Amino acid sequence: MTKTIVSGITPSGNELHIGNYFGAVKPQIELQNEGHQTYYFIADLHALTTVKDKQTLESNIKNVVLDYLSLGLDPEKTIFFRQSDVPAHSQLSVVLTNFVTYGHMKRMHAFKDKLEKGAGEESINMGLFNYPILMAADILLYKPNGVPVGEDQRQHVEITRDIAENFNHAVNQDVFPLPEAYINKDVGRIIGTDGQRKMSKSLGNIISIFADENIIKDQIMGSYTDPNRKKATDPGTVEGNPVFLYHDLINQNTAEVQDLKNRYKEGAVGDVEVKQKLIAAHQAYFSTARAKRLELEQNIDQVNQILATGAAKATEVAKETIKEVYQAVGLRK
Ligand code: AQP
Repeated sequence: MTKTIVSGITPSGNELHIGNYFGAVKPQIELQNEGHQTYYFIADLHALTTVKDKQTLESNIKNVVLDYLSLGLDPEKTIFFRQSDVPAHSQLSVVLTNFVTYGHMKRMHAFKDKLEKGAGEESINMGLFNYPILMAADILLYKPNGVPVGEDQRQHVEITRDIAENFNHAVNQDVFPLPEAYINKDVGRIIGTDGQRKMSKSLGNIISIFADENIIKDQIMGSYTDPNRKKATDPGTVEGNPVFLYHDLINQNTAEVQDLKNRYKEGAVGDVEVKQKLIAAHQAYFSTARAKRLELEQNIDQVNQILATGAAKATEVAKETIKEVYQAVGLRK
């Protein structure tokens, strides 16, 4: 059965990292290539919660668009657009605000995390607080079956379902089907190079995809491994060791990975060799995408055209949903 799939990426940073890629972008591209109706967008309005500088935002958007296209997003198959080009996202968000309570919103983790990290309520902007409502609008506009995301977004898809149910119940009409979160249990939460927390732009514990090769080398060489291993001859732990998790994702030479794991457990290989092989594997894995990106950078007009076409297609669908919603609540006949 052909499904409708929606997902987005916030251009809150200048680039995608391998956590974004394996947790979200790769599964999204696979769904696209399986022939489902896919809508993927750059969530530029969401980025305003943290990015307040015009040049930074413009550069972030451009980079994330190029990253996405280079990693296999096919505009012939996917409706690819910028959120702010489709005003229906904002329109639906305003309506949905009335179908979720303040109490429920206060339990959302993006907001709670900020509070726990010491931010006072006075410093949290309402864009961040309302983020899950705009995200519910982003999703529900296209009435999808599924939303492929990383584990950190599970709660946002759950609140989207709750809002949809509240809305349907209030208008006594099944306007919104309830979307499912598509989260892969193996790659839904890629660990960062600190070996502790989720890989995140804002935590600086990432492995880049398109950065300068020297930066990527430094990121990999600086990655946490087995802290109990003092010398290369000490037997090491492979399970949960980030460097081996990355090898499993990136290194296409499975025999080499198995050999490294065996030798690591026996204390017969140093961390440096394991990391150097990971650098080589990274170069091989992303070389096509990196070449594609260089080509796209020379064709920015074509990229802008892709986004304009995507926005026009998304608008057609989104407008219909707004019409239905306005009618259901009594704003239009
Ligand atoms: N470490 C991760 N493992 C698996 N999936 C991940 N995603 C993010 N980090 C990981 C998924 O990538 C998609 C796009 O994420 P986003 O940039 O819109 O938001 P994010 O989750 O906030 O990404 P970051 O890097 O953690 O950004 P900051 O530091 O700005 O908060 C989403 O589907 C996400 O689940």
